[in-house]
Amino acid sequence: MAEIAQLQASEIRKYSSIHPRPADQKFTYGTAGFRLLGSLLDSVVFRVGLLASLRSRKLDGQTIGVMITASHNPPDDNGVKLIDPQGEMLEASWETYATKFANAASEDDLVKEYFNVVESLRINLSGPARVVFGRDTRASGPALVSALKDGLRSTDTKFTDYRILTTPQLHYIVKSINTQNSPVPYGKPSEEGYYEKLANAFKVVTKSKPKLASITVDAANGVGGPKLKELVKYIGSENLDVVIVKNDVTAAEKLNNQAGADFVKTQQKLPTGLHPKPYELYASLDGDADRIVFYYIDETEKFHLLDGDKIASLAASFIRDLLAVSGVELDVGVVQTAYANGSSSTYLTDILKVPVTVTPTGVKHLHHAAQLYDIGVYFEANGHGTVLFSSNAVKTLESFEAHSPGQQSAVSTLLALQDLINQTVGDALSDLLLVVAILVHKAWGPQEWDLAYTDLPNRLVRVVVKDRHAFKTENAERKLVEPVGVQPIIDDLVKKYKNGRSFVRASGTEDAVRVYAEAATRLEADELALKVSELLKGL
Ligand code: 16G
Ligand code: MG
Repeated sequence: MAEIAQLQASEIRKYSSIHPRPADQKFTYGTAGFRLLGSLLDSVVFRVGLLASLRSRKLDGQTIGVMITASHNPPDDNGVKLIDPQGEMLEASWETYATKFANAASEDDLVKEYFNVVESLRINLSGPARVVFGRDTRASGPALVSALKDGLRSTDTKFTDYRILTTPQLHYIVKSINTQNSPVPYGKPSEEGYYEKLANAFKVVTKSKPKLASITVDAANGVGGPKLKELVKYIGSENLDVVIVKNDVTAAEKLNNQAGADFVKTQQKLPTGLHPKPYELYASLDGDADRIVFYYIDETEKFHLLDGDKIASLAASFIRDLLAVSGVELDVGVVQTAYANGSSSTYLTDILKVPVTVTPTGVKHLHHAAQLYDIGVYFEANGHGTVLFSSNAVKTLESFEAHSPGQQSAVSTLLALQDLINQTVGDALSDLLLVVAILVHKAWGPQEWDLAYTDLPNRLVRVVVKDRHAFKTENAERKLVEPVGVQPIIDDLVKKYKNGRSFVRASGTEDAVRVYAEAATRLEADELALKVSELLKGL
């Protein structure tokens, strides 16, 4: 044991000297892992390799995932995050270790941090460690992969490079590997296995339904484009036609530029250069394909956004209806964040009569809250989300004895949905198929989908402040408790606007705070957002 420790300490020192930490740079493992300029990440990714190895050893050699991506951020950025064995986000308590490793000033400090974790968590260094990894299409990806491999080599960790993948594909693969020998394997642990699972489920869910009239997908010139193309091959053009645009992954600078889910959602407009046909369905993915938003234009060319809230409402109503037809009793709930449009929450609770939980921003919070329902639908307004089926839900559906063809078909559809919808994390490709499947079931186009409720006009503003860490919230980010005294002023402002609502929170991914405001009219929403933003500028 001592020998292994000594060997690892010297290997870590040796390799770490090839991946020096940039001076004066402070790193934080935030909601999306580490994320900053790709050129600053070499040492961070090397050190993430060390941590991934420890995480695997701590969990008796279960496979841990490492994804190298900066999602919707500009092409020069990159990032890295860890995936736990069931395809979930890294357990929160380990985020602190990640931050400590990344900031260790010298090789000696790094070795010290490494052995602090080994000792405090009693990790057996002679046990097996296994890591798999993937990356998006960014130019800085391959060099960061080399740094990661050095981290894994220095700790004698077995690894597999899955090369270019969407983030949710890697989550799928991690869960599939770790459930291979369990009574319910999640799927074949490969990219093909992912396509097969989704394609087969899509065919079951849409069986004997007509094909969707048309859908065009803006892939933000990222990894989602080629992967969607591949997925559609497995589904077959007799079942689904998709036109993919913004699908150039060879020109680095085009990634997420004036396109993609984040652009469309935050700017509330079409990707640049896209000229949709009225009432046809369009969608935009983000740079690592874990977010999707839909939209259409009407005959006056007005843009209509169908965001994460609209997807959640569509999915919840579909599932609720299937349960009603089948007669199976399971509770369905929806999890949202404070960014959910007020109209969507009212629609869910008052019309659909589905309970709504509100959590802080960030997938891990929503995911855990969704696990508390038999069937938990969670979506952030920005288009990240999924639907989780608990093991109780699956058992109940599997053992249900139907008394009519209608009941049987509803139960089979629900079970196939569980395969169609990525159970590990929000997945743009899987969500795309889910939405298409629901629309063909209902024989709806985008306009019918949009009719469920009308969004309150809203505005999101990014405000640069002296210290965003001074901004502390409670009540799922809806109340600002620090700096003291600001919330009452916001409350007074909000009261002046019909259907007004506004909140302020520090970004977890950028050095800024975000202001959200909604109100009965566009003008009022804009004005409220502006007033609240102005309030923060002096802080
Ligand atoms: C991260 C989160 C996303 C959240 C976003 C908010 C994960 C995997 N991703 O991208 O869920 O919406 O941060 O960004 O948790 P912000 O804190 O900068 O507003
Ligand atoms: Mg993303």
